[in-house]
Amino acid sequence: MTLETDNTTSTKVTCYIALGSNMGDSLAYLNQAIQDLESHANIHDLTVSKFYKSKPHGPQDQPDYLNAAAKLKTDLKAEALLDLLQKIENDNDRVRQGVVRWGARTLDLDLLFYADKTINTKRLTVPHPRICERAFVLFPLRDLNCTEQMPNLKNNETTSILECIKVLSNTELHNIKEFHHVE
Ligand code: A4P
Ligand code: MG
Repeated sequence: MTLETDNTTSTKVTCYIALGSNMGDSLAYLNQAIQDLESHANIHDLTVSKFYKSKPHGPQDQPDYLNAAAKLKTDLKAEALLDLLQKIENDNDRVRQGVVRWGARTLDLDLLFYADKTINTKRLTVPHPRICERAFVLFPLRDLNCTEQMPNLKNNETTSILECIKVLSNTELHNIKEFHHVE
């Protein structure tokens, strides 16, 4: 007898995804990822933040990033949602092998929150550990009125999004600009 793997749960959960790109036509890659998520049978009620431009965290010899976040509901289990995010990255020209950590990429989709669950497996750390120090994640989450508690790596506690934004450095605050795309 073969057992089928069940990738879904009986109830839908609310999740937040970070979207980033700094290679090729970043605006087109983010819009394509949004469309790919929106059209998927297991993704519902998708809303997207404003778009933001910022200098890279990590190696500086790469183009500026375009970032956004999305709120959605899904009945996919967390690892199945990660599989979907990675498939969408791959479909959008993401090359993973042999590249520099935090180097340039056409599309990066990170799972920030999966309901209010804490997940620590080989493949997944949720909530995403570096949210609280990144304006390019915090600003889009604020657009989406996210009320989840953010992990704070500095003191190992959790805190609200507004508290995280309040303690961002001036450099981090000056590094980020809202992006207005001309149709
Ligand atoms: N993984 C574990 N937890 C998660 C999660 N919550 N969401 C694992 C997604 N993936 C998660 O990811 C490497 C592995 O992390 C995956 O195989 C998955 O099992 P990856 O996408 O291949 O590589 P990555 O994104 O480079 O890794 P990492 O360390 O998560 O990078 P970050 O933290 O996403 O940083 N600067 C600006 N301005 N804007 C950016 O968007 N992004 C990065 C990437 C660096 N600097 C940036 C930006
Ligand atoms: Mg990633």
